[in-house]
Amino acid sequence: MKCTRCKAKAEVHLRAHNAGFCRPCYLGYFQRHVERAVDREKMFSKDDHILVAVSGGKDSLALWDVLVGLGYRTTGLYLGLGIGGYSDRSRETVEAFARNRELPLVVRTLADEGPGLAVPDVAASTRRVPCAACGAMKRHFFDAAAHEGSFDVLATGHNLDDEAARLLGNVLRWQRDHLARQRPVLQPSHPKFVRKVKPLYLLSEYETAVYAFMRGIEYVVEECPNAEGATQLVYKDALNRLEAASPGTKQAFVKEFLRNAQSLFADDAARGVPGECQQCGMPAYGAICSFCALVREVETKRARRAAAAAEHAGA
Ligand code: Q46
Ligand code: ZN
Repeated sequence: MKCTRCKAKAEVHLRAHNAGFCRPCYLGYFQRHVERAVDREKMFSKDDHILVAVSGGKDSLALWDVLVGLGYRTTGLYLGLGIGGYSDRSRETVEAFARNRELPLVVRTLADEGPGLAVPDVAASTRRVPCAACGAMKRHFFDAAAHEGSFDVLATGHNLDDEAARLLGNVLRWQRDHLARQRPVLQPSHPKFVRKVKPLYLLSEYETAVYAFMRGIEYVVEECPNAEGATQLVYKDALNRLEAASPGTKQAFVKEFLRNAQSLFADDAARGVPGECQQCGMPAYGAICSFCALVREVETKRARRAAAAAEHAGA
């Protein structure tokens, strides 16, 4: 196959777009795609300071790389989740990425934020599935870091496959409030929140993997060990089959939802303006935010267990 743009030998074939690209043209295509999404959805401008949440995986590092290449002002944010060797390796990968490119990076670690706050510990003490505990903590620390650092925008590396899987999950259960918030740009509902954006939302996992490979980005290939049982993967698998039978399905599913249906759910997002958490000061709908409620639960259960252990030792 020949490159659709310059007719040189194509290195990558995108079935969904019925196009092929050589390496330089592919990198240009990817960069333009991101730039157009940023402009079209008014995600941010060159004046904004963007906090890029990076996990060490290909999507978030590709996002950081492409934003730097486009001349945006960025800082990386890595949150250490405390998930064994996986977290150690992802932290090293992110730090090496930032160091080699002399990019600013903020690192925070859950275990350093309080006793028992690493994801596996929270999951065990509160009997939640790890991803539920992880999601709540990530949301809190991303919001808090963006606020504390006076950033204008928080960008994440969610790609088309993530968005299509999330959409499928939301549609299968008709979760109106989730559908209401499924957008590439989420405007802040409180002065302590910043705009949240997903510049890769229409680029597939395959496309970001090719970009990361061509740019020589070293990323963590292994998935988080907790992802294995995640329903998201079942949805991704189903969507991959549909995509193989009919290329372009994922793209149409997400794009047409945003174009034709998303606004129908907008009212479901109107939860009013949040107040402030009495504990941490971040926005909250109740007296304390869901993160502080989770921390309280961890503390109570840890204290209860410690008291039981002491009683057992004394008996
Ligand atoms: S990191 Fe966290 Fe994911 Fe691991 S524990 Fe689940 S949510 S799978 S993106
Ligand atoms: Zn709080």
